[in-house]
Amino acid sequence: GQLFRLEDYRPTDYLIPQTSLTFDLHPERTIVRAVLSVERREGVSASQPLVLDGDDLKLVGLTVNGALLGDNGYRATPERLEIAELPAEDRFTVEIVTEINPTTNRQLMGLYRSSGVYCTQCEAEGFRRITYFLDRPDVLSVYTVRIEASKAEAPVLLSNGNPMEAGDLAGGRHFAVWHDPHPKPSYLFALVAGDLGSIRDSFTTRSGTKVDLAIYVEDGKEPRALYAMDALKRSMQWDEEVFGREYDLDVFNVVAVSDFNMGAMENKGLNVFNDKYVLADAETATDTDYAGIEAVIAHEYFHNWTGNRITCRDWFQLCLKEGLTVFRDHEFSADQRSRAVKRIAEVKTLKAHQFPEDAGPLAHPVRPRQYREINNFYTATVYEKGSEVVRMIRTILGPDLFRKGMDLYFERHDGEAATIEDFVKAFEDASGRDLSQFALWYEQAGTPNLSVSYDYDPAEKTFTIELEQSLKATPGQSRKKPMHIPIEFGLIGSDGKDITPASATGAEVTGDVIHLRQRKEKVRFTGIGERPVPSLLRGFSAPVTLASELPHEDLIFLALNDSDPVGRWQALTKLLTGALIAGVKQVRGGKPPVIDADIVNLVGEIAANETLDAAFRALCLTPPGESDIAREIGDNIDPDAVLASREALIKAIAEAHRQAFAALYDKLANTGTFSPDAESAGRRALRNCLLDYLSVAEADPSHATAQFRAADNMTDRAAALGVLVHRFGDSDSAREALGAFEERFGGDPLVMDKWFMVQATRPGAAALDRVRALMSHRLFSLDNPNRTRALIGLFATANQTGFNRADGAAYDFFADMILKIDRENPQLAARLLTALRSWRSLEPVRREHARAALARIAATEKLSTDVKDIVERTLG
Ligand code: DPP
Ligand code: ZN
Repeated sequence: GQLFRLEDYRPTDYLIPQTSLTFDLHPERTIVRAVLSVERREGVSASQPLVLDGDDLKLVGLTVNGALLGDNGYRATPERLEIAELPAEDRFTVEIVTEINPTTNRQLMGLYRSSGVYCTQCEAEGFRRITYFLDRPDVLSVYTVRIEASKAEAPVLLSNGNPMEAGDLAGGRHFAVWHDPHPKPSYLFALVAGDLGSIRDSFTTRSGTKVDLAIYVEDGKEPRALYAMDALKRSMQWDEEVFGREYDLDVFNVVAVSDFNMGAMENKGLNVFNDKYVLADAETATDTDYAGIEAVIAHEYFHNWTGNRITCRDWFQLCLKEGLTVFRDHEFSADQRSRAVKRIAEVKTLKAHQFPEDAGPLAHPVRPRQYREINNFYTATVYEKGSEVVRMIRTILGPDLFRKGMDLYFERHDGEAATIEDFVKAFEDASGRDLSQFALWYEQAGTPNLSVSYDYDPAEKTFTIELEQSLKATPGQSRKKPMHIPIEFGLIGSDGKDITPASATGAEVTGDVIHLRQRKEKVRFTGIGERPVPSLLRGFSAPVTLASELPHEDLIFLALNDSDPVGRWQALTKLLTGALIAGVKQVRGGKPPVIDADIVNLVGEIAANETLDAAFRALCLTPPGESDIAREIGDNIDPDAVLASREALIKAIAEAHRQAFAALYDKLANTGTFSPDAESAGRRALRNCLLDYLSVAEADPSHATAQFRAADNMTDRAAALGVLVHRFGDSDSAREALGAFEERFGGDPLVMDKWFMVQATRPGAAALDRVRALMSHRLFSLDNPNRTRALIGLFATANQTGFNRADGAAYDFFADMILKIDRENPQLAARLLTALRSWRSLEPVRREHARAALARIAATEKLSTDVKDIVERTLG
């Protein structure tokens, strides 16, 4: 694959201010007529050819200003159309006719059919699979789209913008014309045509425009779209209130499709969604599903301003829209739910997905400087760390200047394709602060480590914090500069209250934020009458790892007393992780893990504290996962020892608190009808945690079976099924529950994904045979990304002991699957393959097996550029 570099950016010679497309839709032979009004940029000679991108295209017609070209006037290949014979005048019209086959398009990029519905996915470079175009985000065009299709096959015809006209045609066909007045890049183009049901609603913007809203789903599933509609209206309202952003078309359409590579896509006025992020009701969706729908609906809607109105100059700037939009959807969810609980969930996601990326061979800056395949850069680093960077800007500037900066950014760049420099400049200009050092967060890959030490001087009444930052080398970046790290902090007195220092000297302190800028800096606080317990990185104010020398008692104190719930959770996590790592060492030394009674008591104390949110307690009661423990250990990982250590801790907690947990479990029993709101979800989360502990303490599946049978909602049913399959997998109870679930939901593949997932994640070496067997289930198909991710993806990422079998058999199986999937859907294959990114941190025997599997993939002929890029970088 070709290497693309940020520094090679150059504007195009030609612009395409207007694009008119006509689709004559047929399942296997769709004709696309594109009429492009082309403009030559000033200073560009007429002898410069117009070079358009294509991918797998068949050209069937071409004229310039209505005239055919001579044989030497153009050159067309499936990947490129070069037109040399161009008029002398600076504006002309190019008409291109291509023929495409939506049915055989299994990459799910460009125009394809999903369960008989025509739909498109154009980000990042899918539009070039529809017609030849300047398929890059800095070429903005006003689109008019005419769709013609069989009325029986596709009664619904949708595209971007506003509907203009529609009518019948001969031969049982009909048409619709859509016009989008907002210039947009080709990656935001969308078309949907099919036989779909819909629900409708409306939203009136604060300036009084009524917007017609519709969500289209498979016929019969309309009631399951109601929650998504509710989330959409709340998103529209919130963006007006919090960011002052209004919607800008007469209609907003959302379509759910069942074959989709991503979560969803923000096409202007026509969002296309993976059905997983639209469909929900109590029967079929868990609380996690509801929260996911709310977040993704909001995310795609928020893109209308951050991504669509202001788009990216080039794909290196992807985080300009993604990091910012993730930040916006995080804030939305925080406002709709519990802010602290939401923040902890974000931190967990960041650590689980982004930290390993930053620590491994696929590490890259939030704004990468080079890529071979842009599809491989829709990563946790661009999205989640990108969001953290925006969050740090707000922490540094404070909410008011942050909003001022956002307003300035919108004002300056509306209608443009912008860069990270433009974004940062808006905040500098709005605040007067210098963010040049801060901007290194966009440039330097890797997770900085903060090591901290403390000194209390009772005579002087001073408390000194010494901070040191370090950042390891990452691929292509050996030397790193010190970063500007905002550290929210508190100094807690013995009464549990924060102490306000008289003064601070050394590193800059503004309010409750320490600004670390040098490699090593001290802050000295005066007027501190007693030795305080410091809480650093409150709210997880920067995406760093923290090595602090706080003693055990201080961590316990923080876990119980920090006024910041995130700080409390961080302290508890640190204690649990330390205990679990010690347990792993003991197991590997052939001894049973020694359990720390203080920690067991602490967990019980938090569980019983009814002044705390149930959702918060559920988070505290869930010990760090196996991959979290592995990440903290860092190298020479033995997943079996990790599991044994974790199970031993769970058993100790379960046995110590058996009575109390049983009483609390009963007390939290459902009353009334199901509601997906955050508080009810929190109670269910806590109760389902307790169910697991109880089942462990009792070594008996009867609580889980009873819950499974009585459940009136999917959260409780799926949680009970999880306990049965993971803890009592060989029992009749587990078999019966799996059978009952299949009987009830066997007609609904999306719901059956949970059934595949729970079995794929059952720990132990025998998982591989089960996964193999499940592949022949009638509902399983490697062609469908959701099915493949549920079974193969979850096995590889969420079953540490099953996937990392000591004999390497699961890696071999996985390599076979990757190669098979790669022939149909390279994007999906490449994404799955990242499951092996941490292979170097395994113990030597597993490491060698993993390396061999990767090497076998790398040695295969005809790999896609997607998989080739991932496998080569992973092997390093
Ligand atoms: N659809 C993806 C997202 O919204 C890519 N833009 O993040
Ligand atoms: Zn996005």
